Amino acid sequence: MRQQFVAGNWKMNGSLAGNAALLAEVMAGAAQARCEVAVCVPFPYLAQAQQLLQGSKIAFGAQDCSVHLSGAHTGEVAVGMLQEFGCRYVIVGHSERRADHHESDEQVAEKAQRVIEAGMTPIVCVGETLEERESGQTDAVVLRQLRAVTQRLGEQTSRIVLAYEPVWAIGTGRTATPEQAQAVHAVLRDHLKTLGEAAGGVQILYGGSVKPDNAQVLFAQKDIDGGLIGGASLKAADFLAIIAAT
Ligand code: G2H
Repeated sequence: MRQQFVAGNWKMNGSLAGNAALLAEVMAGAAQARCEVAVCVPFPYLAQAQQLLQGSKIAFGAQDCSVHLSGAHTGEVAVGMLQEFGCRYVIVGHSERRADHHESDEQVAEKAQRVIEAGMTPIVCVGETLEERESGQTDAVVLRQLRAVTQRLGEQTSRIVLAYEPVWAIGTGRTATPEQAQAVHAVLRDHLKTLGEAAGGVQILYGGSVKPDNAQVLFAQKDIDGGLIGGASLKAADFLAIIAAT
């Protein structure tokens, strides 16, 4: 039985005071959560998350990393630095990074490998655009994105968390129906199963406008093991309601 997992992706939001209030509420409300819970915060707030979440059941992580381990790469952040701050998770390949920073499938795969090598868990995001969905390419696109990762990682694939995030559902208020999401999760699961039992048991999260009122039905789907939550993770009451929906 796969453990359910709800991860917040704060994206480029937060402030020292606001984060402290949000984390205090989430810690109190999620103390008895059935599922795993994590928040992925902007780099400058990692030290704050490390300090405030110490001893709680809420894990934390980052939203990206460099493919490089160190050196002359201005503005980049290395996995060793994230590991030093106590990160358990690093999101890689979020569609906002693929689109805004032209990250390729290969770069995303390399980042996933760096994260694993540093002893952390990559949350690997895949997902199709509206144009790709409407032209019937959804499965081909998500499988291409996933295969780049599984080919690089081989047996280590069992150490990832996968997130299916249809680009057209991100921050738009438009959510994939549970049936649409489950259909893609099943395709992803089938590919993972070809790599063995351990890889077949990887958690697959759904992301894209998950809200308290749609979380339960999404999480009830056979191959949906929780969610990657953007906007709704910034409000404690909404995030806690989503956690309670697992
Ligand atoms: C998708 C998701 C979190 P939102 O990007 O990664 O964001 O829930 O705001 O659509």
